[in-house]
Amino acid sequence: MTAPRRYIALEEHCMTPGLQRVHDDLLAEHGRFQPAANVERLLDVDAARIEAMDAAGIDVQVLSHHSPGAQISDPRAVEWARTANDELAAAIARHPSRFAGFATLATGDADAAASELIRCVEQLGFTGTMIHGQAGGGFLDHPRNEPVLRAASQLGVPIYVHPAEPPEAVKDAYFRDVHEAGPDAERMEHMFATAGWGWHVETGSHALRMILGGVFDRHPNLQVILGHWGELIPFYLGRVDIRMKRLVRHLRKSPAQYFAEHFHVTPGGIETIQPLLLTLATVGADRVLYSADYPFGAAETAGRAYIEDAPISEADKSKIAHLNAEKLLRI
Ligand code: GRE
Ligand code: ZN
Repeated sequence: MTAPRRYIALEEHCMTPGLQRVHDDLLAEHGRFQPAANVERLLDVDAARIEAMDAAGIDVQVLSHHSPGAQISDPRAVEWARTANDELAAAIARHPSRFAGFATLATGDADAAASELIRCVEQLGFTGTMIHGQAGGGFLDHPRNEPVLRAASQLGVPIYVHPAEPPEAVKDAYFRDVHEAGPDAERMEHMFATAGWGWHVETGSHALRMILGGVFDRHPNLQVILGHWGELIPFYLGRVDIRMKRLVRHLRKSPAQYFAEHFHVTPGGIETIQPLLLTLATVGADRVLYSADYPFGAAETAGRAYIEDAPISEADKSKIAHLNAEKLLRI
């Protein structure tokens, strides 16, 4: 029997106790619901998580804080980010062969966020950062976020662009009143606005804003990772390109070219074959990487089977499982 393929998973969430308390307060303020089992699994970065990884056949989790991480509009967020990243570094130090890390950044202060990213990569050995939705009041194409983009680009580490809770005005305009009042109505609204659909539209728009806003002309070295099979973009890339190509004369390349040269895509726990095949055909096997979206993805043991069973070459499976991650993250 051949040895099992090594798997490195890139969208694997955790939470440090200090940030969890802040998130709890935020959730309580907005009357939102977070299942206790997820909180427990997010907080664990030791035995239970490693047991789940073993059961799922995952060798390495690149840990990231659960949305919104330290992206909280509070002057203390800069300090919260430092503490959270130090705690993450301690977990990685306890299990260096099983964990790597993406930094959480207090993007409300972009200069502090850039310095923290440099500290995390140079001193703590982190492999990049995960940004959740709007950073400091704008998406990453906003001029105020230049310091963060510059730091990532100069360090040669990727930015994982992940969804976050949409603004209330967006929820009001797009996601209210989908079914009659009742015990599930509020949770339905929330799910429709977030992981059930809205998140992915928002994050796809975030990535397109980066392309259309010229981020990659300013930072030709910058690489971005998208979860959830590219947040709808692989499906619509032809449409985006044809409709917007003639309006991007301020850019050096077409939207599809930027997507092909600056983006990497992971499943984000969506275990279906059609988007895998579409994504492979769109960005190529060198830009598809594995992720399980722990602890929100599908049940433990399903984790890697759909990749192993997919109608794609063994060479491509190895690129997705670990080779591309080793190269991009230098781990
Ligand atoms: C995610 O991080 O992608 C996620 C959540 C919560 C529910 C579903 C989901 O944070 O995909
Ligand atoms: Zn996620």
